[in-house]
Amino acid sequence: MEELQLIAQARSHGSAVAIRSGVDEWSYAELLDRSTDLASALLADGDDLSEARIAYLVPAGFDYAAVQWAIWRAGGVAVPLSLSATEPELEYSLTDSQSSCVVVAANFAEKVSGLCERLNLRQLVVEEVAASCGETASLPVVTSDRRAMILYTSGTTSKPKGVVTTHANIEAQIGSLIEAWKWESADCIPLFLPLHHIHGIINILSCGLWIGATVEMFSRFEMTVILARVVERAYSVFMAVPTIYLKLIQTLDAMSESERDQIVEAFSEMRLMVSGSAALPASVHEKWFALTGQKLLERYGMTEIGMGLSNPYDGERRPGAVGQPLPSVEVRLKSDGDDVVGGEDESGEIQVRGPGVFLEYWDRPAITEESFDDGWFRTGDVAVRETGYYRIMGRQSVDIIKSGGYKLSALEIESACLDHPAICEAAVVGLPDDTWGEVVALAAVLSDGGELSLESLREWCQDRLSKYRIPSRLVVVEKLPRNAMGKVTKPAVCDLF
Ligand code: MLC
Ligand code: AMP
Repeated sequence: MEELQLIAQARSHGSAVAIRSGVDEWSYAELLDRSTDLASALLADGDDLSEARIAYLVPAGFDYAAVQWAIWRAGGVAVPLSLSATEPELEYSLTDSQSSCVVVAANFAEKVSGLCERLNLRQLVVEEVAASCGETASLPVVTSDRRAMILYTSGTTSKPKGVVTTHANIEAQIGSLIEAWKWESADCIPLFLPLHHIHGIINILSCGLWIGATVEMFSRFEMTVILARVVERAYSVFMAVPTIYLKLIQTLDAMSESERDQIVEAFSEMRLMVSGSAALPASVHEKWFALTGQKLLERYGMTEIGMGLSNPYDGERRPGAVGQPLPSVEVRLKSDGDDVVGGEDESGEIQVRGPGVFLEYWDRPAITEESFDDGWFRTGDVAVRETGYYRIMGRQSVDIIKSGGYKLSALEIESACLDHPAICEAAVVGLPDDTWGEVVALAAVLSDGGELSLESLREWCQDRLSKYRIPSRLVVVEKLPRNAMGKVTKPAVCDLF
């Protein structure tokens, strides 16, 4: 039987430990078995999900991986939902993706049962399938050109867009990183990043499981537990966003020397430590090196392209730079004047081509078309090349904010804030922040007689926006700064803070 390559490989990893979580561990064989049961339950009486969108709300752990594989093996498109999403955010992902079913862990069932009823969606509880010993269905042949996953990304539109990748895209993204970063089956990596974004899903979980390594899963970044495991030499590879390296440095700085020495020595022995999803300040790169002797490998990526640029595994890892194109990735810089630039120190938009680049934005053909320039994906990020190394200069859009590695849309947050009864005009910007990279700040004009404090705004946002999207700074103004065309000038809004 022809199988997806990921599944065929898993068979050869057999009894090796695939997933660890707390004191529990599961082999590749167990992962295959559980995903077969779940795939059979998903298929019910059918023989192929034929790219039906299957959403899932499952915390990090064995079942998360089993559900993802089950959807793929049954021929569906996996739509991972954010565990921290509010009900309106979940409803948007479910309706936009036209999902037909939500697979849910028992302790999250309540969070979606009302929605499933209202939207008339099938709900499948993982634990119930596991306990039911239903019949094993024969699974369909899924060719790699078929759609595999939709990840929601916030950007220059007020609502998040679904980024569709095929199995072939995902295989190319994984293959590129396995080669560049020399993944091996003896590797063990902690996974504490959210599992509705590419960093956690592809770079850590999928690369680890592809090669036969062990992925140790955490529901969040549990600093104390993870540091204890580091000291036990549990991991050979570590991947995180810059905010986490900053938090680690702050924690290590506050420790006694003997406690710190134990931990930094353990970090120094790791095979590879990677930073990405947001700019790693050169000062943090240098501080981490001074502390641990590890040169962080900084790389650049995006939901739509997988990983694009990376400092070398062997060779100079340059602070403040993101290196060179990864295997199978082509990168070019395009100037404002629409020229491909090749000279030293000439800046331009990063454009990417290659087998890892996504297929389309779900149900948005016009936006998909605009996002490509003659077959090259337009990232909206601006870079220069300096002695062979790309360096990110910034973004073309002022409406994109990166906070703690999460990409946020200022427009989406503004639109939510405008529903607040006291707010009649809203401008959201990202303010530079040492720990988070950027923090979300709101400048608001209030309606007559309206009152607003940061505290009351944050409370009001709780049911509407994920925690990391809620503004943490507020300024109330008489009017917003606008240009001659009446458009809000975001740099002037930043100056208000
Ligand atoms: C948490 N908080 C944030 C935040 N995350 N504030 C701003 N921005 C964020 N990203 C707030 C919480 O609301 C809370 O506020 C306080 O900080 C502490 O929360 P916490 O949950 O205890 O923090 P912590 O667990 O330490 O979370 C920090 C973090 C997390 C860095 C682990 O933000 C995270 O997992 N970020 C990674 C996101 C990611 O995977 N991005 C990759 C996208 S893919 P209060 O008021 O309640 O105290 C991509 C492509 C690529 O970018 O290249 O990889
Ligand atoms: P996302 O859309 O969530 O996948 O985030 C992708 C964006 O993160 C990119 O377009 C960049 O703006 C940013 N990004 C990722 N890695 C880096 C990096 N190493 N340096 C600077 N920005 C980065």
